[in-house]
Amino acid sequence: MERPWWHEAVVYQIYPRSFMDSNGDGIGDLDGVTARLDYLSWLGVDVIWLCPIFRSPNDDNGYDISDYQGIMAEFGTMADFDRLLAEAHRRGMRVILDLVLNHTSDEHPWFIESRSSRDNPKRDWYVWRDGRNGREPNNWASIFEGSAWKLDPATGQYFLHLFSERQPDLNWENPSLRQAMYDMVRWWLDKGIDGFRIDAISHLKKAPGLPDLPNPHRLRYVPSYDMHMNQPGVLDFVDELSRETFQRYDIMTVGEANGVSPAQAVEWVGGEHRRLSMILQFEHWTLWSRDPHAGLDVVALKRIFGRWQRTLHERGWNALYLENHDLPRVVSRWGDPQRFRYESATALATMYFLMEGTPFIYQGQELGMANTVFHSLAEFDDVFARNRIAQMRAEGRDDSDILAELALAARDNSRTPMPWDDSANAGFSSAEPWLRINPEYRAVNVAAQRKADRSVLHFYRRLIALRAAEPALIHGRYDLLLERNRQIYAYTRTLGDRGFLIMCNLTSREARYRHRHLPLRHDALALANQEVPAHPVVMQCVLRPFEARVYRIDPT
Ligand code: TEU
Ligand code: CA
Repeated sequence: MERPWWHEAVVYQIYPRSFMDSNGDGIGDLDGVTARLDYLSWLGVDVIWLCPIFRSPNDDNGYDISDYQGIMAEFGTMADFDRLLAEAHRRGMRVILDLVLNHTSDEHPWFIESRSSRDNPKRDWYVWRDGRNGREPNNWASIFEGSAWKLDPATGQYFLHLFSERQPDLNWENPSLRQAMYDMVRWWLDKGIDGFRIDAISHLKKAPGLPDLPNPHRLRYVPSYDMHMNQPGVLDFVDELSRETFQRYDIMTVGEANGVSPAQAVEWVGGEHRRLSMILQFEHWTLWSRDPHAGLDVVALKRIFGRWQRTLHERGWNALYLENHDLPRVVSRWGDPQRFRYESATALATMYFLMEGTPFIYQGQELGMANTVFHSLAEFDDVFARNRIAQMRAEGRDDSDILAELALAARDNSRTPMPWDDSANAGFSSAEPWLRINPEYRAVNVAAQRKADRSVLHFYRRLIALRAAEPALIHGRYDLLLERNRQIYAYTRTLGDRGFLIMCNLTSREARYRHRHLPLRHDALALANQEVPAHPVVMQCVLRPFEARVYRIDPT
């Protein structure tokens, strides 16, 4: 298989609203990102993924686009974007944008036209249906709570919205809509951007006829993923999109593809198809979302990642991630921010970062940021959280109960402003920020961690440098060790006569093990998150709570 540049890359995800405010309005912006490029270059990342920066009324913080070719007023201008891109390129970094193809804002001119009359030429660019017996066209639930349909009184029909009611779904069955999208995508690529993360791409196709789902529990609206996620035919859309746009450029594309299995992923990202460079899969985090209180099931995690690693080796490519703007912070989910913040943040980092694939870091993850603190329901900003609150109140749950659940799960947790230093507003802004700063910023911030001898930040920087210097850590084969060990995630990466052994204790208890790579030589230690005693050889190994070590091994 050929080796494109993005195999070697490390991606850093920026949530622009919360990264850096340059003009004192409390909202992060493009000039803020430009001002912090030197930090990213010091850290060693290669690609910056900017969450949506397009014109938007901000119902879902930019994932509701009203003009694909304009910049959100709060973030700056197209000239600011061009400068950001040039400055990133000057530092040898690339920039990918977040492409929202499944829906637009209800303020997009296309939707305004579409809703204006039943025979408007753009009517069919969205999904309109008549109601049924005075109710919604079918029983599908929106991913953001409530019905997936909203009645538009002007024409007496309902439109489909899988996400918020201000994010009407586009009708990908319509060829002129698709062509308009391809024109827009090429327009950005011709500008010189380096690729896209494609939002909710596995939702583009809806089950033909939009049928009702069985409703044994007599729910008002039925969870409807089976009808609009990874439906047969979705790949035809991906294929055409890719041929009409992506494949004509040397870029990186990463599709957010919930529901796609490893076996299916070969068709999405397989080298011979060239449809997408990689996809963001959801399997490992459903481990957490199914039962947030259960703690990390290390054996299940190994099984899931292992399947992705094995299936895509030499056939496709993985995107590796633990955090993003839709998930609570990983040290709060699977680590131990109270007792072992540094250790757990760095052990989790080592575990996923050195697998085969392109690692993604979400802003603040490199500091080991934890979830924030919420005092009242009024503090939640996210449209999804606000809809959940309304829903749970309607179900009669009391506010303290709702608060406890959202404090754990809300997307706002990872959207708090980036803490740059311990000054007022964490060096993010001279004004009060749009979302409350995580109160731990006085201890957890960039400046403090750069100064410290030992910090999560320095560790990420070393991890990035180690991976960049070692082809075996990029292209090598992944093999799992200690498959049934319930504490340790251990694997090797091998390429020809070069090899590495990665071992991470992912629990807050000491862990012991034996395996065939023993004894290990102390001088073969490539990276560790804690001081390792300098015995010349290690026979029987003990890993302290959240200890992580990387050794060079001789695979021959
Ligand atoms: O998220 C989409 C998304 O999370 C779904 O694809 C997924 O299937 C479901 O939520 C799983 O529970 C993206 C963005 O990352 C998110 O921030 C946006 O709110 C959303 O799309 C709508 O654009
Ligand atoms: Ca600003």
